Amino acid sequence: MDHQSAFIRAIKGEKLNPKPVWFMRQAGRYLPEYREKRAEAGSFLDLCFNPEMAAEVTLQPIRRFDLDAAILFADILLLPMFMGQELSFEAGEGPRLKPALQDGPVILSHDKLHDGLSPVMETIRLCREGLSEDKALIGFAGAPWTVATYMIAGQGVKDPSALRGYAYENPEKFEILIRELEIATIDYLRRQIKAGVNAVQLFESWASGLPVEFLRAFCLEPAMRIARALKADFPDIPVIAFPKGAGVQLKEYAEAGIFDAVSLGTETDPVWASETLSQHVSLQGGLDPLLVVQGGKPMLKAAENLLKTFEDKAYVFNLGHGFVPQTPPDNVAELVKFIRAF
Ligand code: 1CP
Repeated sequence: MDHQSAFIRAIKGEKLNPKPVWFMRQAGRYLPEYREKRAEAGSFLDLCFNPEMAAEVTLQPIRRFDLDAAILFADILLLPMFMGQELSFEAGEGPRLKPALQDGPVILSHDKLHDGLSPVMETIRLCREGLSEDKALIGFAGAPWTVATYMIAGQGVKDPSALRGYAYENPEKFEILIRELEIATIDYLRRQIKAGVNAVQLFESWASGLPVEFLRAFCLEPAMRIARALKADFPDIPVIAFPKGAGVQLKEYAEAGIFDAVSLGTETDPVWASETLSQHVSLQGGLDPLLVVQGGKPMLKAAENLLKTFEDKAYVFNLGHGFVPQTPPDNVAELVKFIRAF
């Protein structure tokens, strides 16, 4: 199906007004209806692997707000969970992957990936059934480096860029790890597309603080190979890169000639992005999620600034990172209304 929602049209380069809109972490703890479903499921992972419930949680923000796209409810860490590490989310502590690669050898395998991730494909089918034609469904995966940081440390860490030290100490092991993640990610995203997603986003959440050569070799090039492999089979499915914190290296992502869009982090200067990137790719994102906690004038002023900067560009409104749990849903409603009316 050649999906022609406003979101897909803008991601493919159309300069639409009003701008299409969706939000990272639009499904999640800031919504009371999400907290209810999560309690019913028992745990975050039980929610991810229950297709009916995961589809319900995916659609919750679409029912509440006037958004152009839903993002599949799943997590970037489901992949390592089926490659040889045990994944858990302890209350208030974030993810744990055991054993951590930095603590000793782990045998990485692809054998369990297919069956393990099958519930996600069922979630996608249910979501697509529940969405009207004008709403896109976005699939996603973590980019190899970002997923590798969790696999190496066995948890989220304050400064993931410091884990490049592991790569320097274990160059062969590290290259195999990135390569294995790349192969698994291509397979996972291919399956998501076959199951019904209309676009895919690669989350490179920890692109900041890396030397340029490292970023090229282990962030940009794997992302390009993933996008190229997907485009070979599904040329019409857009690929969005989100290398958060990549700084001026965003230009290399934009000029790579394989991504349809680049998503901007909170720290990116929109004027620079508009002048430097927009002739190569569509752009997305940039609003500070903490301004949506605040709401009111500061939030609307920043939103207006983005909408004015990208008025004549192919742009999809979004945040510079995900919503935080303390975001008042009423502020989200006000923001969407403002974007629609602009
Ligand atoms: O209910 C809960 O307490 C769990 C919170 C939660 C949620 C709602 C986690 C745990 N993951 C998710 C869903 C999720 N994760 C989605 C789909 C929902 C949506 O966006 O609406 C997506 C796209 C992700 C992607 C994800 N997971 C990223 C990349 C984006 C980003 O935020 O940078 C990362 C880094 C993760 C890892 C992760 N998952 C969850 C936690 C607490 C973490 C660690 C985050 C960290 O280290 O700071």
